[in-house]
Amino acid sequence: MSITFLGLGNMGTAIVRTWLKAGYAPTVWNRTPAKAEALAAEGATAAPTAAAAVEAADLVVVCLLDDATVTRVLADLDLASKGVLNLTTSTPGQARAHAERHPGARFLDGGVMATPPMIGTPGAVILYSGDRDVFDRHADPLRVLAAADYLGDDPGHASLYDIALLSGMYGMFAGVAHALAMVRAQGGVDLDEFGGRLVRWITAMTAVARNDDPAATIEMQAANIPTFEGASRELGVSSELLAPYFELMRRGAAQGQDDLAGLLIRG
Ligand code: FVH
Repeated sequence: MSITFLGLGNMGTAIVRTWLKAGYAPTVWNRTPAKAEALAAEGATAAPTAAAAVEAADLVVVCLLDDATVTRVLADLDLASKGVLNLTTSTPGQARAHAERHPGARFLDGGVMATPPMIGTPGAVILYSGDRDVFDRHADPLRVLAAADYLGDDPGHASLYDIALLSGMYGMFAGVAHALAMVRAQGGVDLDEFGGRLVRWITAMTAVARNDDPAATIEMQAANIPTFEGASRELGVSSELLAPYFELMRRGAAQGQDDLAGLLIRG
């Protein structure tokens, strides 16, 4: 099974290096050739163009900056009968559109739940959906990179999970940024000690992701929003990151509705 990899940014380079260490020898292409040449020195085959790189490939893996770049790069390629795995972050609709644009190819979409240094380590997970046969045929090299979870034949499903999981992460990052701003604005706080407490507190609260009852009504939480806004004002910290969530909680309380996720669904 010959593998071609298009896009040797931080993620692509980490993946190709992991394959090289495991004994695979992919063909690689990158817009800036120096990155491909560096990997050629480690055992990969550098191709001069993307078209040349895909010629002999059974599996073409794409990991580029964004979906528009993937669309442009793939447009010039003959992908007939090839397996194509797109690891670039995309919307579910964009993932499905690639499969529709190249009906002769067999598309698998991947959502990478890992940073580049995590590739090839036990914490890494890659979610896949789309062509089952492509997933099964290449299961060995895919499992070298990360735990490989196949989510079904809809090419948009891995992307749905990817974006939803990352959305949860960004919400958490927003809360962390606000918390750290408060203690930094106060001054005199041991930030390492506080950081440890914040990790333990957030970890204890993650049961909410499973819909476990937090035993805290939306009315009680909404009633206490002015305390959070007041504390932020006292400290000279902007509440801009929390404001949209506070607004949603107020709306939920006004409507007697605890299901805040339900309030976000339009139509
Ligand atoms: N890095 C991460 O932590 C995340 C983890 C989860 C998945 N993402 C997604 O992976 C995609 C690539 O991310 P990346 O970190 O590898 O990104 P860069 O290091 O910035 O590399 C970008 C590559 O795209 C090439 N490129 C950019 N513009 C063009 C273009 N117009 N034509 C052809 N190639 C292009 C770029 O080439 P060069 O700048 O080296 O010439 C790199 O190969 C991304 O969707 C993440 O969301 C990573």
